[in-house]
Amino acid sequence: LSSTSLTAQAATEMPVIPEVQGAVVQGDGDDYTLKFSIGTTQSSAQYRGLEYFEDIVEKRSEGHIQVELFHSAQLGDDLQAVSALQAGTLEMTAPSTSPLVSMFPQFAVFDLPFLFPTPEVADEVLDGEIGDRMLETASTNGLVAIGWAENGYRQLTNSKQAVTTPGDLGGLKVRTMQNPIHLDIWRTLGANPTPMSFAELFTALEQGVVDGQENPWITIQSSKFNEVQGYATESNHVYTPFITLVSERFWKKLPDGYQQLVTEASQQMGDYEREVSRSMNVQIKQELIDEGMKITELTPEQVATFQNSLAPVYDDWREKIGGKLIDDIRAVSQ
Ligand code: 2Q2
Repeated sequence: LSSTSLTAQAATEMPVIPEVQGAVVQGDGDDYTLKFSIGTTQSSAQYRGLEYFEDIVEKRSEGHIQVELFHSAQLGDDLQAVSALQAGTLEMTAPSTSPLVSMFPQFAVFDLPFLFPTPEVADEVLDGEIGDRMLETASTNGLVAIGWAENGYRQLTNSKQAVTTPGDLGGLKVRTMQNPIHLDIWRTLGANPTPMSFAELFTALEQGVVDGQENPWITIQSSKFNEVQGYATESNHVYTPFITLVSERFWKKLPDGYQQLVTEASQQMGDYEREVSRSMNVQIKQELIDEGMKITELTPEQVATFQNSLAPVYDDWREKIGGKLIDDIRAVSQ
C-alpha cells in the first residue's frame, strides 16, 4: 500500500449529510427511545454517520423512535457498551471488531496486517457474503449485528522519533487495542505493546505511560492525539471495520417495520460514513502536516519491509482464524 494509492482514490470533497429518502414506516403506535453510544468523538466521521442515522430513523418513524447520540465513550468504553446492550440498558453501539475477538474469534481476520489492499476490496468483503455471514455469527449473546462502517486504515504515531523501518521501533511502548493479533504485530516488529481501551488512550499518551499508538488520521486528530504525538508513519498496516450492534432485548420490542427501518438506516449510515471517512482522512493528513506533525510516508520498498517482517503473524494465526476464510478474503478482487 503506498500513500499515493490511498490518497488518489479518496481525494474528494467532504460529503454533506444526505436528505432522508424512503417512505414513512407505520409502527405499532408505541414510542421508543434508542440510545446509540460510540467511543470516537463528536468530530469523527463515525459521529457524522450517527447523525445521518438519527435523521433517517426519526423522520421515517415520524418521531415514534427518538434517537439519542452519545460520543467519546460517555456511556462506557467498547466492551462496557457491548455489555450494556446485552443487559438491555443501552440500545446500540458500533465498536471496532478488534476488541470483540474474544467473543467472536472469526473477527480476528480483520486484524491481519495488510489484509485489504484497497478500501474497495474491504467494502466488497464486508458488504458481500463473507460480511453477511459474520453479521449472522455475531447475532448471538443478546446482540443483533446489522451493519458495517469504516474505522479505517491505521497509522502509527509516537512521541519519540520518526519510524521508517521496524528497526526504529526498538522498545517503543505502543498502545494496542485489546486484541491478541495487534499485540503480536508490535512484538514481532520489535516494539513493546500494551493493550488498553480507547477511552484511556489520550491520558496514557499525555502522561507518557505509552510512547505511541495507531489509528486512522481522523481519529488521531479528532481525539487530539496529535497534540501529544510529534511523529507519525503512514503505515496503513491494518484496516479496521466498525460493526453496528443492537441490543436484542430492544430489538425484540420493535415491530418488524421498525426493525427493517433500523437495519436500512444502519446500512445507509455505513455507506455515507465510508465516504466521509475517506475524504476526511485525505484532508486531515494534510492538516496534521500543516500543523507540524512529522509524517513519514513509506516508499513501496519500506512498506514491503514491514509486510515481510509480519509474515510470521499470518503463519501464527492462519490455523486459529481458518485458512479458508483468509483465502476467501484474499480471492476477492477489486
Ligand atoms: O484504537 C482504538 O481503540 C480505536 O480504533 C477504536 O477501536 C475505535 O475508535 C472505537 O472502537 C472506539 O469506540
